[in-house]
Amino acid sequence: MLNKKNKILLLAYDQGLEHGPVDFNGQNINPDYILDIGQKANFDGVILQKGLAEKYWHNQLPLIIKLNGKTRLRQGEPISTQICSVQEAKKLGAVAIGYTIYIGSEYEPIMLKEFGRIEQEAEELGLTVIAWMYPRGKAIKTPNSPETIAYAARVGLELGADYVKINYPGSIKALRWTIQSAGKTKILVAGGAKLPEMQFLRLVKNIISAGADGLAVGRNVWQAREPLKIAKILREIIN
Ligand code: FBP
Repeated sequence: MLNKKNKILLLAYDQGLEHGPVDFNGQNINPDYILDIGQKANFDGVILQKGLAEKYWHNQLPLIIKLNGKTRLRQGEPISTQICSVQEAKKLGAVAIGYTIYIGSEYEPIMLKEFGRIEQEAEELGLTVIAWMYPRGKAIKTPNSPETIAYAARVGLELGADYVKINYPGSIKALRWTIQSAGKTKILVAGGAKLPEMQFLRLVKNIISAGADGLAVGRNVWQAREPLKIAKILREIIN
């Protein structure tokens, strides 16, 4: 179980699979560098695919394993299917599992079905369930609009996720509606591509003042020149 205190700060580092090394430089391409940031900055958890967990994670901070994933090399309607089992994640030491659902995609039914089984298995093993709810595919014209993001959050509640991870819907008002739509499912907002530092911190203040339960942030921390400094400010804002 993730420590479900008021607000949580998670460090996302699954971009190597999702985007490839294009996100990295000579320093942050090394998983040890990221885990060191996570540990020193006292993140509430790090999000890894199983390969990195097997080779680099040794209890530096709580582990969240992403159970599905895809590369950006394949074209067409988005689909992300299971790579790691819930049992394997538990054996690796995970306290929580993550799974991406591209709602609106032609392949949505496959991901919904897979998530339904995963959610049940995770609950039986006492693992927290985090659903990355990303509306995508040719049917989705406005993936980050307030209504689309609120719908994504609501789907997470309907499916039984403990947390949903969503992109920022553009305003504090829209995020408040998203939070209401998610009911008892908690809301984590994704960091997104690297922003200028002040702009990112303003965004985080808006996210927290809207009442979100935390952040799952990657590039805006580990691509920063001083990741520990940013992480410290994030913690101050969150608390
Ligand atoms: P970032 O803060 O770096 O955006 O990480 C959050 C995240 O959701 C990752 O977990 C995931 O790999 C990536 O963003 C997904 O990126 P995209 O939106 O390009 O599919």
